[in-house]
Amino acid sequence: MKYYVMTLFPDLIEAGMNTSILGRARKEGKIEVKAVDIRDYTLDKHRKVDDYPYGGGAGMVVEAEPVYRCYESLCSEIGKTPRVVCLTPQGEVFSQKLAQEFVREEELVFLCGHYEGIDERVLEEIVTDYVSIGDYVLTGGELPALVMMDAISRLVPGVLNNGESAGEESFSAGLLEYPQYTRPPEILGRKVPEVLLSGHHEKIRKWRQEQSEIRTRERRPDLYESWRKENLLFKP
Ligand code: 6GU
Repeated sequence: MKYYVMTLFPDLIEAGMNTSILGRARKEGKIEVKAVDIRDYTLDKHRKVDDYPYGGGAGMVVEAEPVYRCYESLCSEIGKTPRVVCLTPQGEVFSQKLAQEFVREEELVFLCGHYEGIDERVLEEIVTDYVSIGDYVLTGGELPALVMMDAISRLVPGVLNNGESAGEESFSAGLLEYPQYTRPPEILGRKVPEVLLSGHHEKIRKWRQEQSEIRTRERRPDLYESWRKENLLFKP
């Protein structure tokens, strides 16, 4: 997977993508990341990329020209017309399902907005997908782009090194994770559930499944209902 991020804050993208599991995946060449500074594509002698909104109002609007020149440069480098994801609270809400769809692409371009927005005309010209990460307002699209790259990258083969695939945990099965314990067997007056010390693999598997169901019903009744409906189809 190769990511290109069009942004006014390339350092923020670099910092996020050099750390922990994603940093390792990048070193190992399992993912590639190129943060591209939109400001490098302005023709303005003061490197200005924004201007006042037509019609008035607060804040500044990112001009179409530097964004389009940046996009053209990326298209030449990629050698085809890529999917371009604009990060905006006006987009479709990101989900595990969308992550599974995006991981099928060879390249993904993210466009991070800032200020009051980006000139609509360049969006109409280049954007293929509008995505939001949830119903709250952030100062820019960089953190959402990092969130999406994290969720997508862990689905790339070889990025998670432990034997288990990304498929067995929360959401893939439609349920939340069961609780985990490690040594010691008792702490803070609380014991590890007996079954986990029993060595009965089938009993452990059933206990964990029950815990996932209970936890999902209590904490995410919305997810639980979707899971239950899906399961009724398989077990009539
Ligand atoms: Cl993608 N951008 C901004 N600025 N705020 C958001 C968002 C995106 N998703 C949720 N809030």
